[in-house]
Amino acid sequence: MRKTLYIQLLLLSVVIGAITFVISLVVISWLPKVASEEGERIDAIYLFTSIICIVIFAIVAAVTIYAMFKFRAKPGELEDGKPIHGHTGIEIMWTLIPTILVTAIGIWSAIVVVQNDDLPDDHRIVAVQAQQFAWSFTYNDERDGLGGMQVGELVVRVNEPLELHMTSPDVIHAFWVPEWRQKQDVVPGITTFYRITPTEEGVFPIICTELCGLGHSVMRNQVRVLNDEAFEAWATEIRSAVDGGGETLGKSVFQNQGCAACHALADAGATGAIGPDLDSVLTGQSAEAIRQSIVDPNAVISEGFAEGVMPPYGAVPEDQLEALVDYLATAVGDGS
Ligand code: HEC
Ligand SMILES: [Cu+2]
Repeated sequence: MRKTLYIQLLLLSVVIGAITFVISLVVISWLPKVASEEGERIDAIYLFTSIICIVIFAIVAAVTIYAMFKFRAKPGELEDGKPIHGHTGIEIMWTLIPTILVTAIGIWSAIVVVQNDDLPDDHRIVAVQAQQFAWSFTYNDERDGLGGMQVGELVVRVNEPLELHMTSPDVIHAFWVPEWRQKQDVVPGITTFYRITPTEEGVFPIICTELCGLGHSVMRNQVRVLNDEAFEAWATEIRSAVDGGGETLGKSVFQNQGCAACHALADAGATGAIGPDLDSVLTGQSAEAIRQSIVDPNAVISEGFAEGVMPPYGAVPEDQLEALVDYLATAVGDGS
């Protein structure tokens, strides 16, 4: 009698466990494909924890379902159930097993946190500024001749360890690339660090995951992870645009600063629709007015658009800002 009970419970647990496993870990992929070394370690813990949860769920669900049918009151049965009291053996078991499992998850997580924080000495450093509501990136070491270059899109080499030094001049933001798994707050007044070794080439979204104001939902950017050859080609292009000055520089600043995410501008192939269409609104505007719109966007708000959505671009280096203003004044406006 006891033995058949155990066998029935075991079979029921296995069936429920298998169904839950297939639905939660095979059919639905909750997370995008992992693309960093650190993310792979995080995913391993995630899988381990999920399996523990599925096993416990299967046992609890099996006992519940079994009891619902086996111990149901028969029609016409009115007396109280048999009085029973605790079972010391079971109580010890359900205290001990979870303690061991939770401790195991804790120890493994601590090891991964230490491993993920431990970046090789030979890594690239990029300064990240998060600002309502845009990201900008400054290459902070001399690698690939990029020292001091500020761009509006993060471009990195695959398999090269990377450390982001992140600051915010206004409120708390948070840097998150889902495919990299790691997430880190960006807090005004201090520098926070984000360490990552990308393992997959591709374009991945950068998302602000801290509600930071009106434009929070558009505070997105992207990281391009390139192989060595493509990265060097990109670095050469950035360097020569800066060295070349003039219109090429202006256009490249427009593209690098992420203006295209919000504005349409035919000459730059931009189709953003969150801010005004620059082809139509800039005609006839002076360079002075355009400069003010970029550095202090809230001074004058374009009709039909909200205040506080466009971030102020006061930190763009002067030569790049000047080239950008010239470019917008001549490529679109009448330049007067
Ligand atoms: C997050 C979205 C966003 C980004 C990024 C952004 N803008 Fe804007 N921009 C707006 C919005 C919204 C307005 C209208 C509200 C205002 O005037 O501030 C605007 C207004 C402007 C105007 C004034 C247009 C007019 O009606 O005269 C100019 C010029 C401009 N942006 C240029 C730029 C440039 C150049 C960049 C990149 C350096 C940029 N913007 C980046 C959203 C954005
Ligand atoms: Cu933000």
